[in-house]
Amino acid sequence: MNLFEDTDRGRTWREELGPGAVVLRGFALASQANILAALSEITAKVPFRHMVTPGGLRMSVAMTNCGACGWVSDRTGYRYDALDPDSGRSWPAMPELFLALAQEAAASAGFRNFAPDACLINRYQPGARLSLHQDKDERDFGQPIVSVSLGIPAIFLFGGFRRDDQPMRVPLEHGDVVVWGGPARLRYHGVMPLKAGHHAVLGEQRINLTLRKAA
Ligand code: MD3
Ligand code: FE
Repeated sequence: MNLFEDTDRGRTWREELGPGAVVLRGFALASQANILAALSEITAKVPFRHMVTPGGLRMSVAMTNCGACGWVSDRTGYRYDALDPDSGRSWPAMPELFLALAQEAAASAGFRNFAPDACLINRYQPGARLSLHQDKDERDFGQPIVSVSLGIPAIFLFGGFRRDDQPMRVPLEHGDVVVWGGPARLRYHGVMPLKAGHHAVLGEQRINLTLRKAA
């Protein structure tokens, strides 16, 4: 079911993927110019890098972070860290705009007290993928995760509670925002290998922001 709304963000609509998972189509479009400007400032300070998994594999998705803590992976494991291991310095502050957008999206999906302190920024170039996983490095699974998709479209895989549950394929496009919380918070999910494409502003890439409360 699609529920159209004319909001102060323009024409957006919501699609319920299941209990606790809502796609807000076009929700980030109204602020895209400001989001992209903030992103360029961040990635100038903390460039995208390909992290290594505990198993020693280089991730195809390149990542960086902003906020009080950032998600990192290396041979010792996954964790949230207040410092960028590449520089030894703090991550850039979370822009007010990211916080406001995430809280507005969360509230419109029914999560009233979302207080993200971490924003993981993922960059997909053609062929990059994210295999099925759960996000469970955060302390409080009562807090949702908000994701913002930018650039060329991707097929998101929305699975169940076991890795081998058949996932639903959900196309995510530039400007789409998704809120995942409550009963959806620990569902397996991933992203299919990115198909080549071109986006007028972002070129040959997809950027995904995930706002989380880590600590
Ligand atoms: C469903 N990123 O960074 S965001 C990740 O498009 C990640 O880059 C994907 O999965 C991306 O961990 C998907 C959507 C997302 C985030 C968290 C979830 C979906 C989720 C938590 C539970 C269920
Ligand atoms: Fe994830």
